[in-house]
Amino acid sequence: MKRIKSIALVFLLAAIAISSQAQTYTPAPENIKARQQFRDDKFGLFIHWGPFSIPGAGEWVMNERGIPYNNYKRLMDFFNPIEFNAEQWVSMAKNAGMKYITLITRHHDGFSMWDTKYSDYNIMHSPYKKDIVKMMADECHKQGIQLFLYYSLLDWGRDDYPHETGKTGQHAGRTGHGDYASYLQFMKNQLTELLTNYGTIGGIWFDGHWDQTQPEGAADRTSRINWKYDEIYGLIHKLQPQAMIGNNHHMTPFAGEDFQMFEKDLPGENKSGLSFQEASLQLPVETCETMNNSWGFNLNDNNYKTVKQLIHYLVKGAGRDVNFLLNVGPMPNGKIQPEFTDTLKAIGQWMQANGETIYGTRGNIYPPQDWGVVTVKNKTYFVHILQPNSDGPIFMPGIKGKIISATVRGGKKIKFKQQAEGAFLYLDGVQPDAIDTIIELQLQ
Ligand code: JFZ
Repeated sequence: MKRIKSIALVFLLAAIAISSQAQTYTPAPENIKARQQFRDDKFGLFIHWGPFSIPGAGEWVMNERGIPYNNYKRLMDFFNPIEFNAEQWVSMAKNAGMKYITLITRHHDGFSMWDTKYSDYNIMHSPYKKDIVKMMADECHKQGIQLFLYYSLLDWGRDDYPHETGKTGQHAGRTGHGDYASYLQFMKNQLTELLTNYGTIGGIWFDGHWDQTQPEGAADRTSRINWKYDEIYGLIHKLQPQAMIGNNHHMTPFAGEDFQMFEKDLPGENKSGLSFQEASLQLPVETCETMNNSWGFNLNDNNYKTVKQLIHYLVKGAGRDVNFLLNVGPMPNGKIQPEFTDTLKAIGQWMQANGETIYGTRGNIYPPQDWGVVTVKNKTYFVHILQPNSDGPIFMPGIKGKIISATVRGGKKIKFKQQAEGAFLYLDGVQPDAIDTIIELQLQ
């Protein structure tokens, strides 16, 4: 009897081990490597583009204007971006110092930018009839830049998306009932195409989870549907183990995710009202931001951020160990407006000169200060002074390790004093840089 009991116990333990193994995700070695690469890369280009670009009112135009889906879908008939040139877009990103591109493959309006078998609402049925994802993937591979794919979990047009419980897409005029099993299968089919037909993919950027929750900031964060992420993420990691999964759910990362994203905020800020989450200490973190106030092309938006503001955001991110995904919303003809390309060019020039203090560095080693941040590579501390004191030295409280020299980047040595409570850097006679005065500290 005792023996039978102990055999039963062994079986029970084995069963628990197997089932919990199915729940816990161990990233593949390629995935761990990709995460390090991602941390090194620091800077990417986000591209919001599709038929939603045509009205020039942002990518939420269907929802914001309450356009019934059957009317909205007509945009497909006019999407003919004859000026689109993948080579130019990828070169533009590279010249801006960006190391990866995150492309919208399917936004909330459900339009697929690739040759998909699983929906007729796709680029091959537009007058353009060319697979945009393919052209971008081929060009990215050719130019050695990573391609991430944005994929919306939310769909404003399909009946099988559980729209009854969705916060948005309520004016679409849908009559059928949500059926998540069917919708999940559809997403898996599409993701299989994206991860099979386009070569190596850097990662998948999911969005739309929040459609099924209380608004951000509410105490209750539960989702009204079970998304079955274990199935979706499992499929992706099986097809391309190195591909990094992120999900814009504005919460601490879920099991199976490989990076965390913030929207329009650095960790610790919450200007957007979307960023209540704490930054992950384990996973790489990314924040995305617009150049004006829109993701998709917007004819009414002249609120351009300056080159200085955007570089500061990038540097502050790097100091916090956070990547920056900077957005453009190309025009419906496939061109990118000059305000964006000019800004990218200027950022690229700055990166050309100062990228060494950003790429391959780590942040959060020395905490952010009022005057700026520190990025670190081995024994070199790059002190980025973004808000110089009007007078007096820069104080670095609590800095650990012995400083052996302090040099203005590309210039002369400066005086410093290190004592128990911290170090003082004396900038006397140093011409402050209009954007970022960088002091290189060598530590012993
Ligand atoms: C999402 C998208 O809706 C948006 O179009 C864009 O792609 C951006 C990068 O990501 O932005 C959100 C996400 C959540 C909310 C609003 C916009 N929300 O919870 O209200």
